[in-house]
Amino acid sequence: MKIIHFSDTHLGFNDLEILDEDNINQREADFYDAFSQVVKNIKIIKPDYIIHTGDLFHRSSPSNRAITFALEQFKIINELNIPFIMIAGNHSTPRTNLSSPILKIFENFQNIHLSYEQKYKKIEFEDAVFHTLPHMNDDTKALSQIELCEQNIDSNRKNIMMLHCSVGAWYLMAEFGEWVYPPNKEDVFAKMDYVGLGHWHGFQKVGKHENVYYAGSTERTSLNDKRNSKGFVVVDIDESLSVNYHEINIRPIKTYEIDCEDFESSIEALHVEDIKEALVEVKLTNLTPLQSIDIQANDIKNLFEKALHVNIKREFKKTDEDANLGDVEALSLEEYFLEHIKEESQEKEYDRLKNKVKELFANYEEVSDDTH
Ligand SMILES: [Mn+2]
Repeated sequence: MKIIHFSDTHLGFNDLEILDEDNINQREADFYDAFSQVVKNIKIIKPDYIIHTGDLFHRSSPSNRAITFALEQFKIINELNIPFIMIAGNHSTPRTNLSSPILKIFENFQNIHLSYEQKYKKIEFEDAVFHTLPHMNDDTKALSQIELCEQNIDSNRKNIMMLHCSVGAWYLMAEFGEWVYPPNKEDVFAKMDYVGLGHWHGFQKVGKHENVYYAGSTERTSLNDKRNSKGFVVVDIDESLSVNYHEINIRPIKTYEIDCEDFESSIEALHVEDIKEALVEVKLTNLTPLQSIDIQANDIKNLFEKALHVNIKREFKKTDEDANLGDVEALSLEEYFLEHIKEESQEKEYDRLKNKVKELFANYEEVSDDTH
């Protein structure tokens, strides 16, 4: 039995305010392209089943374009006559019971089987049982749902469990609304032929479990996700289990470092290659606050002309004076900066620099850490 497992496609995600030739946000188009690549591979590989473990859309109320794209792709998948089982993730589950789950729009496709009702659902076929546990806003009922799943294991057929949650990293509960799988229920996994997970965006086997895998996302929802490899998983369940990761082509991300202690020669030493249409991140290290005013973002960006986007991170030099600034972590970078200039310069000079700093920070976008 062959299963294609993919996940976290986040359709409708957009970023960077760059438009493509069709006037669609370029990063949004990248996510559609990644999804299409998986569908093309499904057509070639022709698995027995297809599973998607959540976060089909980036939002629980996606844009018209994201919905239209998904419906077009689902029509293609539906016509393949391969059962496609999909669960809801946290991004596609409404936070209140007042709004209707978006996945309902696929209910009329004959070969598409959905689980979005925030409870255990068994989806059965002649040779396989899919035990689905979609995202649940109320995780107090998760335990009873896992027990229900356990009771429904059918030893005459293949058993595949599908979840959208954190497994094995119970201490990393960073994201609001995320569901963490109870560690004392991990023994259920061994009774399954395969456990397909969604939520974490990197392909990985989970801990000591031989049959538990995150498929990973098909694109990056944050520039903090530096992975250059995204894809899907082909699972073969026969006498033994074999799990193979297939890479798709995504826009590359490249990182560079410029040491401002030795600015000129550090720039000369840069090896800028293969950056056409890439996402580039440049870290300026050992900066002094005054130097940071003089080094303009545009001058750095011009070094990477062919890139789609250049993201500049500024890392300040550590000095003994830092101790005088009090509780640095409580301050924003802008406050820290102004504080430093105040101490270092005359009043008139401070007023001049203050305005300049405010102007610079107004253009400076801090990227939030959103990797799920
Ligand atoms: Mn996700």
